[in-house]
Amino acid sequence: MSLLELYDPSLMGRRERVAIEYDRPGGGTASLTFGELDARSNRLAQLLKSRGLSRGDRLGFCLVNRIEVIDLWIACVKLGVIVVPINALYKEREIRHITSDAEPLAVVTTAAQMPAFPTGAACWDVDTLCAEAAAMPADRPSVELDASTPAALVYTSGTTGASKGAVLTHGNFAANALAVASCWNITSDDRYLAALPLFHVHGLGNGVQTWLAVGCHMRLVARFESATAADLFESYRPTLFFGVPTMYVRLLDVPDDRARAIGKNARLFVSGSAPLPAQVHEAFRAKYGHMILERYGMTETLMNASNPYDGERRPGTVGPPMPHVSIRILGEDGRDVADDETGELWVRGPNVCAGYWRRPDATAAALHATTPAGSMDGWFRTGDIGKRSADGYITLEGRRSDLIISGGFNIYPREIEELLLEQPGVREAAVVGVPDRLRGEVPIAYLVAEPSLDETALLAHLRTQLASFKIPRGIVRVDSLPRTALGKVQKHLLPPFIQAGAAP
Ligand code: MLC
Ligand code: AMP
Repeated sequence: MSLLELYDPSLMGRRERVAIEYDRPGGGTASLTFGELDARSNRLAQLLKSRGLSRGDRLGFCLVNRIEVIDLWIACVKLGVIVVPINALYKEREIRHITSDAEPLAVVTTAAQMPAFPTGAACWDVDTLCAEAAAMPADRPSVELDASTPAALVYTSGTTGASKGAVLTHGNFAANALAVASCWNITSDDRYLAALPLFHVHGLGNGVQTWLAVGCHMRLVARFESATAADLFESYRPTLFFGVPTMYVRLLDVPDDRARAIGKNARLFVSGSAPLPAQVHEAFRAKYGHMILERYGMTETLMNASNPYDGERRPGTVGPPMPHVSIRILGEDGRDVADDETGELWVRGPNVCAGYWRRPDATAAALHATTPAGSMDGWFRTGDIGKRSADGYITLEGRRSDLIISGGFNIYPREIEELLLEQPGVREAAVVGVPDRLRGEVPIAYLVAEPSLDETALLAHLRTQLASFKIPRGIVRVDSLPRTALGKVQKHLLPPFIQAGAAP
């Protein structure tokens, strides 16, 4: 099934129905019907075609949530163009890595964001593009699409190494959306509050695809802001909200009476992308009267597992596998572990990506591995460590890589370490995640450095090179880094990080 076949019952079948409400640039909100969305994306597709884009070409976007991201997504789906989402917080160095690898014909962004782009990168201003599109004919382009057509290249690190583009197909997104809708009883009567960024698969893959599949109402906001979140819930009265744990921690600050009223209007709160602490589960239930439904996804596989809609939502677990998804948990010897024993999770199903963009080596390692116990061809190696209970609930216990997840955003320590090592005065560097009440984890840098190193200047420089969530929240000077005989840093042996002012 192509994504267009998935969307058409909404785009064509519910043409008069209001599909989306979004913020107008000058203030206030505007809305569009499914028929209007269909026509706008046809016009934009005609313009993209006239600018030389065709099936298999890449087009990037580097934007915070706004209606034009939706237009672009649907237009690219219609053309078979592969969308490359780029985190809007990224700086030049981070963007360069993606644009040089994905080689998009252009990246759609704002005039304000353009200085962050590497020289020579083709940038299209979103406002100019969409103003031009309005004058194009609204005929739908005719392009052959099917489940195997790539829809997006989403950058992520996988279990090791630098960020790679996961090739997600129309079939991956469609299968995932249908599974999400059926698991969580999502229907055209729902009102979905979309505050997750559309440049990641949690917001783009689960939120947008499921909305278009079922044809419900969506309120799109630029981003989740804790100061205005309660007002937004009260004015929009969503039935459905998807968030990362940091958003739920922020929502605990809402006064009890307001929280209770918000909870009364809602049907389902979903959390994922990072572990939801049990105390947040409990505090949210007490305040909002809802048991948050925790689920487990990843860029390469969209959704893997979910606690049930009906039935026990067990804190600390991510529930059983999604429909049509199989999960195996293998021990060090490559054999399936018994119930309640820990191993690495491998996933198979229509949700699993086609591989990594132009990386046959990484694709082979992740999707066509052979373990000591035999071939795992077609099974995706997640790098996540966990166990399964006798009644089928999966608990995640950690990761094979030293990936840090902060506020739901991924941080690869190696990227920060490499940048630190380029700085004069830094001799050795190791970056680790430390627990943080609000963001789950935050990065800390351990440095072997010249005594004269100016840490304030160093951090100021990092801020020009890296997205804000990657900036180390602390620097610890050490005389040497603990290393194995082979020279690998043993991060677990680093001295504990003690926050300035905190009791040791
Ligand atoms: C935060 N910022 C954003 C932003 N979120 N900017 C643009 N868009 C967003 N969505 C910036 C702020 O401007 C600020 O920058 C800094 O980040 C911290 O902001 P804050 O106001 O203090 O935010 P906070 O209350 O901490 O909340 C942050 C957050 C954000 C929860 C809203 O972390 C977020 O959107 N997380 C979602 C990440 C996500 O979608 N992950 C899914 C990955 S897919 P500055 O410069 O002022 O510091 C995946 C697979 C799966 O993992 O399916 O599970
Ligand atoms: P990403 O590469 O951004 O897609 O991040 C995917 C990773 O996020 C997974 O491999 C998990 O390690 C983590 N993750 C996603 N959902 C959860 C969850 N509910 N609990 C714990 N970790 C999660």
